[in-house]
This record gives sequence, structure tokens and C-alpha cells, in this order.
Amino acid sequence: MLKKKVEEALNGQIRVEAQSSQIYLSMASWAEVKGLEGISQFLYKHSDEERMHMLKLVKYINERGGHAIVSELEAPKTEFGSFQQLFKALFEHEMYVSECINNLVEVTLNEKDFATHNFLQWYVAEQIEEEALARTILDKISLIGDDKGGLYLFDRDIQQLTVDS
Ligand code: OFO
Repeated sequence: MLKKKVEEALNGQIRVEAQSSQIYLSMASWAEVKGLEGISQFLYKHSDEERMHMLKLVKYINERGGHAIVSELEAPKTEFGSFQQLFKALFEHEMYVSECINNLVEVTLNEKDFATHNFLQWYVAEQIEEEALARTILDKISLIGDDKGGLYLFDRDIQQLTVDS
């Protein structure tokens, strides 16, 4: 049985993952409208992955005798300025998610819930990969600068950059 504090913290993370999925979906739509086909496909996929992260939490909470709560979300932004700004925002958001996961891990340690601590290690590993991927993308973007040909290739190749999850 989950302790109340752990259940609440896990439910908070459901919201974070759901929000992430919405943010990346909104980014995907923005990129699609701008004709950035590869970038939009990458972001649609990323949005799906966040939904999967959320579902994994839903299943876990319910399996452990808790109640996974689906709550209201903030509307994500609909404008992202430029693809450079978009990926900077994505990186910052992933850093925020990592911080949330770390706080959650801390709750499980304080509550001596080692099963949930163990369950969360998947998220810890996932965040390392996601941050690394976002950093790789930012590095590539800074190499491109304002070169249109570079953007063309980046948009074509980005779909091969993924996190295994
Ligand atoms: Fe992109 O992060 Fe979920 O966990």
C-alpha cells in the first residue's frame, strides 16, 4: 500500500508528465505549421513518449493500492519564436522535469518506500538520456547558426535522434 505522501508526490508527477506531453504536442503543431516536417515528427513522438511516462505512473499508483488522479492542465504556449528558441525551451523543460524526479526520489527515501524508489530509477535513467539528447540538439543548432542548408539537413536528420523508452 502506498503512503499518502508518496501517492500525492507520484500524482504530482503524473501532472508533470501530462503537461510535458501537451507542451511537446503544441511545439509539434507549431513546427508543422512552419513547414518544419522533421522537427514536428520528432516532437509528436516526444509528446507520445511523455504520455507513456504518465501512463506508467498511473498503472504503478493503482497497482500499489493508490488512486492515480488525472487533473486539469495549464494550456501550453502556442508560439515558440524560432526553432532555436523552441529547443532551448525544451531543454529547460527537461531540466525542470529532472528536478521534479529528484524531488520525488527524495520523498520515497524519506518515507522509506524502497519499492517506489526502485520504480523511479527508470525515470532517473530516462532523464539522463533526455537531457543528453536535448543538449546534443542544442549543440547541433549552434553549429547551424543561420545557415538555411544546415536547417534543411537538421530537419531531415532529427528524426533519427531518439531516446529509447
Ligand atoms: Fe521528457 O521526461 Fe518524461 O520523464
